[in-house]
Amino acid sequence: MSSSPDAQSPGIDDLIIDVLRHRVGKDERAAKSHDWYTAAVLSLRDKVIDRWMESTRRTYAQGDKRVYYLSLEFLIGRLLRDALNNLSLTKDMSSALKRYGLDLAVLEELEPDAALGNGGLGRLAACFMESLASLDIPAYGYGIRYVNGMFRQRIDDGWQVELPETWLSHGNPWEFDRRESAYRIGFGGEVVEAGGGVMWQPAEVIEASAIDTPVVGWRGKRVNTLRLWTAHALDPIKLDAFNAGDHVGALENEARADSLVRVLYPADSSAAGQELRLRQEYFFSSASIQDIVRRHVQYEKDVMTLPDKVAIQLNDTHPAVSVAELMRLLVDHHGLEFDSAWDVTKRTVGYTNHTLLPEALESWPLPLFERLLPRHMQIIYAINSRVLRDARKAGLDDAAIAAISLIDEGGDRRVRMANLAFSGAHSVNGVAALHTDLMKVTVFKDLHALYPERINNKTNGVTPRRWLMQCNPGLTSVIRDAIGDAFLDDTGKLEDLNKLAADRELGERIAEVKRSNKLALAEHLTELSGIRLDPDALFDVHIKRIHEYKRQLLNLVETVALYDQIRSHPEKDWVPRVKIFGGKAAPSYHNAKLIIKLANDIARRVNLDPSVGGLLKVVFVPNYNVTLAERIIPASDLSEQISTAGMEASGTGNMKFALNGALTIGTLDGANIEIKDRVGDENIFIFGLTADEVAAKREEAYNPREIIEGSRELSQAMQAIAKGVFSPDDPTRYAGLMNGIYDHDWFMVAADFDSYTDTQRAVDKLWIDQAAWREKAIRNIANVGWFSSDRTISEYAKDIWGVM
Ligand code: DL6
Repeated sequence: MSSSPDAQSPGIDDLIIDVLRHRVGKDERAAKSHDWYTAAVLSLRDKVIDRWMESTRRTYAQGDKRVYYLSLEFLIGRLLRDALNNLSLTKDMSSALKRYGLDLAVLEELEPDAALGNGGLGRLAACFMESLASLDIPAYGYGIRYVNGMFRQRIDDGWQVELPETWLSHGNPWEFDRRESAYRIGFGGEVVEAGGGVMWQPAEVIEASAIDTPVVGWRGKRVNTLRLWTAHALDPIKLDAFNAGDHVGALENEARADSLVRVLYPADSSAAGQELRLRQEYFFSSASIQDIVRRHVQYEKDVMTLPDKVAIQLNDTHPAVSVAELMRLLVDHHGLEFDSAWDVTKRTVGYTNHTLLPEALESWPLPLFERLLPRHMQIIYAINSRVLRDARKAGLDDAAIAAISLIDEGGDRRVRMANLAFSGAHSVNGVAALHTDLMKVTVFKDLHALYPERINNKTNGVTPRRWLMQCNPGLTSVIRDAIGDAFLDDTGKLEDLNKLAADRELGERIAEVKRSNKLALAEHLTELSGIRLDPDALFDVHIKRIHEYKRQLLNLVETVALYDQIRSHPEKDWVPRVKIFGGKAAPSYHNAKLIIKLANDIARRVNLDPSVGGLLKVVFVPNYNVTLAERIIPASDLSEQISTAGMEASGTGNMKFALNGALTIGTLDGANIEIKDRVGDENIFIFGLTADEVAAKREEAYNPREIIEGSRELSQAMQAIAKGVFSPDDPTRYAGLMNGIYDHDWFMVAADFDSYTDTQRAVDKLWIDQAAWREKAIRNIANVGWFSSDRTISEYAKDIWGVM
């Protein structure tokens, strides 16, 4: 265990004034809120640094194996509250600030939401970093320090507009610029013979340099490093050109380097966009692998011991080129024979798959890959010949061999990154049980037949620090009163709530917390959108990326059907509902953007219609991000997890809602299945087709038109949308969207509609019995402790990395 690094260090209240004066350069009278925010972060960071150094020293002294998590995305969110909570310094900071008339909650709002990721995959990476530190596992996260990150979403007249996110505009007090940790990253050029072997001579070289952010674990047990790469030109200014008057052209090299780290996921519809994305992937993979190998050789002296001291985890295929890069370093720079290098690589690398969607399985046009990375292309061919030799030896047929090949030979030749990652890893894991099972029979069927020991499951998890303690202090305190503090260190202990599930007083206390969270959210949403919300209504929430398989459209069609029903039968006892939507659509995803517009069009009409008497409100929350999720989830009653079965790999929002006492309405998809198994069938609302049934329907002659015409509610709702009831300014706006459901309904909106509406009415029925609702909410909180990312990381640590 660590000795306390805080023993002789000054308290936050002494530090903060010193920092404000000497590092921010302001005195108390002149300081603006932002100066105080910076001083607060820097003071806290000083506390963190002592523990950071102590953690690093301990790892070196003990010669511990390290985990390296390579991810093109880290959806970090804000860090101030997280670090304060994990170091138990929230009270100290709050009272230190109070002395100067400042409110910690107000300063927290000044912190930008670091959005270096798209959604689930990036947020998972952030939860994993926190859990690695909390479990005292020495680890580095490696990624890119995007200047603009995920776009900021503005809603203009209901349409999504993408704006650059400027999260670094006030600097970033958390980070440390490590210009000394820099590596050269090559592109293009040729492979030449050298010293009996070969060597790559790139045509273009860019420098990657490290920017480090400390990641504090729970109770400050360990501080790990998130190392994000930024890019510089070797020759940032061509002085001759500048002096000759070409002031912009002279800076071209730096602009080229900068473009690598400008945005997350550049649009790849153009060839230039594709090339930039591949450059980004290689840039961060190469810098990370060079850094890992350098550190290992410096301390261990022998590159052959890499698998004993290093575990590299590839977060999806985005870092898959790391397999070829590690091979290149081992063979070309460290002189290993190809086969020993291949053995070292496979024993070092693990790969996590996060999607079965064919469009998300990366492959690169072979000519592009070969032009940018000629040596890697040679290495990939050499790996491929070994893999295909194994396949032939195993007696696999030609079709299987074609599917296993690292090169897709059908049509334009492409390099398959998932096959590269699979071949180069000793472990390939899925992120929920169903997803892992499907991997074995779909995308990786043939690779699984060849290497049957490789695929394993690691069901996702979320950090309970951010997703319970920090976002819902009210609930945390009620739980502490009820069952004590043990759950703070082991969420499995939440199970102790089961024996109190029917306790009236506990139910009421939890309901009071929920109501106050709803009130706070309602006020926030009124500020954002002007819509007034009743905190006693059922808050029904669908927040996540907008994608057809996540079926926001199913929810919207049901909303329209409910609207019709309320108007036709005003005499019925309708449960007041607020339908809350939030999420971003990929800028080039036409239907997803149309779905956002539809949500806004429906909201406008429904919210202004006096005939629904406020029984139904619809809100689309703009610019959904981690910070908003932290506000919305604790204020939710119903969690919409309604993806087409077989399409959502896991989901992690589903876990966060249940942990905060929302009931789930969901399909048997991803981790919903495991949530159901843990909370019990009677405490979750499950509906719709199973993954097998979806697959069977797609095989048979499924006729959605027949289903639509057979369901009055569904056909009326779809007709209303298609004919422009919600878009009188452009009556045909949604005709295409609705026709898609009539014609093929790939996402099974029509097939699942009746089952979904029936289940929504069952939700209404339960809501009326508040005591029963509360008991089920407690059962959810009690039984989802297993979905802590501490549990997930322990499984990775034991089964894949060998570090526990
Ligand atoms: O594993 C994290 C997260 C899952 O919870 C989601 O179900 C899944 O959709 C998401 N996958 C991606 C795929 N991106 N790529 N490639 O974000 O991963």
